[in-house]
Amino acid sequence: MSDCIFCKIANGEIPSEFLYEDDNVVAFNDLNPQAPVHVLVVPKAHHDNFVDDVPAETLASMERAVKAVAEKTGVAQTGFRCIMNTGAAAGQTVMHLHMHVLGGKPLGEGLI
Ligand code: IU
Repeated sequence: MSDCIFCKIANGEIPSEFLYEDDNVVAFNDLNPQAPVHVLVVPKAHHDNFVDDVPAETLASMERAVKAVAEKTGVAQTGFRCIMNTGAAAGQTVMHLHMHVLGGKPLGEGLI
């Protein structure tokens, strides 16, 4: 998608520092972090969100990216939360599939 900011970040059109990259996904720090660790895992191919037809290999890459990011940032040891906002009513503001990885502080017991 030509006007999609996450497409531009994921394909290198907007230079960014990646914490993880493979053939299918990248991971980078959120611009407006909500926790000491706040990383976004983003597929290179455009999918609006999780209810799109996301290939199994992309989902597998997202899982690998989460684990790699968690190890790299230390939250694998201290605990972390993964969130995928799906649809505007759920708080999705960037309409390109992404998973938030949050941690580095106590996150509480609630879901939201
Ligand atoms: P949401 O789930 O769609 O609400 O999350 C979008 C996130 O993308 C949000 O946390 C923004 O801070 C973040 N973000 C970013 O990291 N870089 C950008 O250029 C833009 C949004 I636009």
